Amino acid sequence: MNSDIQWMQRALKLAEYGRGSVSPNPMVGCVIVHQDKIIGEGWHRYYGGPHAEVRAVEDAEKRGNGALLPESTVYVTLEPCSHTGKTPPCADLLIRKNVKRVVVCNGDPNPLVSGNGIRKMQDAGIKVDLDVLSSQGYELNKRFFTGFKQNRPYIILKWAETSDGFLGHENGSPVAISSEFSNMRVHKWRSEEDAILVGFNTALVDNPKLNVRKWVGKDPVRVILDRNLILPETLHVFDNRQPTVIVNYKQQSDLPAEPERYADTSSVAYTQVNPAADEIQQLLYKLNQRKIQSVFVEGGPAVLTSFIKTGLWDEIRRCQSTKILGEGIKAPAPGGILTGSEKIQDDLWTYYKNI
Ligand code: AOF
Ligand code: ZN
Repeated sequence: MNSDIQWMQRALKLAEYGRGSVSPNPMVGCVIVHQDKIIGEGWHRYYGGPHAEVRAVEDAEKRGNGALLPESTVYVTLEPCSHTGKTPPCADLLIRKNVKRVVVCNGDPNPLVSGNGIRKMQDAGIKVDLDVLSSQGYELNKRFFTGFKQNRPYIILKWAETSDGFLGHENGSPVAISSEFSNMRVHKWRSEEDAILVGFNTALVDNPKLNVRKWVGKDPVRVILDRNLILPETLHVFDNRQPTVIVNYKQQSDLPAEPERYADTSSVAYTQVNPAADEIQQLLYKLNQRKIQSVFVEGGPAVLTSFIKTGLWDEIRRCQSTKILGEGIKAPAPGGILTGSEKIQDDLWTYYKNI
């Protein structure tokens, strides 16, 4: 039905408002419709808070529309949950409110739900329709789906290179490649991901802060590769201003399992991997267990190349500036398929997807 698409578009729009505050939960929106009018709507606003369906039902009741619920259709972007997590099951709520029909965009891959929410509602006599605008829903929650389907975070590789294909000088002396607007955009992107990762050389030579300061948003967890624990503690990444994990061969203290407690991590945490070819895979599995849903990888070249080689990546965002260096560290070759490009000041950004 065309109107199903229209209402689901509205629900997806609402879900989007949760970006940046619901991870590791999915972004979810919900619209309740009675005779072609919205009588209540809501979205999941923050991790641990009420789910979208709860907000939408509350909204309908607050507007005095509670009595219309049994004659209404609920549009929700994710299968209503059937489990008690931080909040009670949404499927039970919709059954209790006796709604007429529920239209769902995506099934919930969480094994605690995965079809049970749908079944529960159908068993209670609610008509349920699935997969309305499912590819938009998948794109919206790609980080959440990747975590459950591939047991790893969603990986975005980013780098800036000169027009002759260099990342910087061999001797590490600083060189500004991308424009100030590009840099602001990169900080916005940092704020959208759970973690940011750099290799040993980048941490040592560039001494980056890896925070969000050219945009407004939350700082990601810093993930630093320091296999033999030899990075000096005078580096910015050890400043205890942001949750930080050092990936190494020797020591384990790890982040807490619940993301809301990362901020309490008063000192740097250590994640151990075994020296083996699948180091990246081991690390990604561990981050996934720590509920880190996405990682923004900012270099350097060896780290970027090893992600590209293992195939364990989802997106590349490459900036090419007009600067010419003549010599230096060669930029990696992007893989996957080109999905788009745009100009920011003098920089050309090209985007790739691994499919
Ligand atoms: C819904 N509606 O708006 C969301 C759902 O710990 P909890 O109680 O917040 O549960 C988190 C899980 O619930 C999450 O992993 C996902 O499976 C589902 N999210 N479900 O019915 C919502 N955000
Ligand atoms: Zn729920």
